[in-house]
Amino acid sequence: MRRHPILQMFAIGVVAAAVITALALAIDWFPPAASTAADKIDTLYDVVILCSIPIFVLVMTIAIYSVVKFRARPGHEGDGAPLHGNTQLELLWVAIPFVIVSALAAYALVVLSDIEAKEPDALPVAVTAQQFTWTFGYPQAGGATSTELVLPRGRQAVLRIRTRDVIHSFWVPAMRMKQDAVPGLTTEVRITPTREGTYPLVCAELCGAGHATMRQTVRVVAPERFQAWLRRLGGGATASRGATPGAASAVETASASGRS
Ligand SMILES: [Cu+2]
Repeated sequence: MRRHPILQMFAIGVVAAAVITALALAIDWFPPAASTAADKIDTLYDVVILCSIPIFVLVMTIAIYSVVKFRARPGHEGDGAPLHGNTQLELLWVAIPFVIVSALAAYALVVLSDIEAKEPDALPVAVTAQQFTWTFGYPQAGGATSTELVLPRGRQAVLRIRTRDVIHSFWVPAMRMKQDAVPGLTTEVRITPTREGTYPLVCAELCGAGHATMRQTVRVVAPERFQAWLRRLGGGATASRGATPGAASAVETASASGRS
C-alpha cells in the first residue's frame, strides 16, 4: 500500500531537519572561549540554530519534494487545480514567524545589554586602526603605545576605537567581540578576558589591498604581570614621545587629571 505523499514528505522533512540540526550543533563554530561574553554568545548561536535550521530544512524539503513528486508528467498539458487564497493559512504563516523573530530579538537584546554592561574600574585602551595596522595606547602608561594588545585577566577593558583613514573592524574571535572603526567617530567595545593566552586580532572589514595582513595579537596575562608590563611600557614611552609630541602630551594630561 502506498503511503500518503504529504505524510511521506513531512516524514523526510522531520528526519532531515533533525539530522542537519544535530550536525550544526555538533560543529565548533568558534575558537575556545576567552571572555565573559563568549558563553552567552555561543548559547545565543545555538538557540538561533535550533530555531532556524529545522524551518529552513523543512521548507527546502517541501519545495524539492514537490518539484520531483508533483511535476507535470510528459503529455500532461491541462491546467492545474484552481486555487484561491486561504486566509487561515496565511494568518498562521505570518503569525508563527512573527512570534519566533520577536522572541529571538528580545532574547538577543537581553544578551546584548548583558555583554555591554559597564564596570566601574574598566581599563581604558585607545585603539587606533589604519591601513594596515592596529596600535594600542595606554593612558595609564602616559599614553605609551604598543602594537600588541595586552590585557589583564578578569578585568573589563573598554576599548575606544578610532581610525586614521577608512572603515576597519576590530575583531577578536576568541572573545566573540567585534566593533567597527568609523572615520570621524570613536566607537567602543567592552571585553572581560577570562583566560590567559595569546589570541588573534583581525580586521573584519575589507579596508584595502593589505586588509588580509591586518592581523595582530591579543595577549591576556595575570593582573600583576599586566601592571609590570604597563610600567615597562610607560618607562619606554619617554623615548617615543619625541615622535608624536602633541598626541603624547594630550593623552598624558588627560590621564594625569583623570587617573584611576
Ligand atoms: Cu581591514
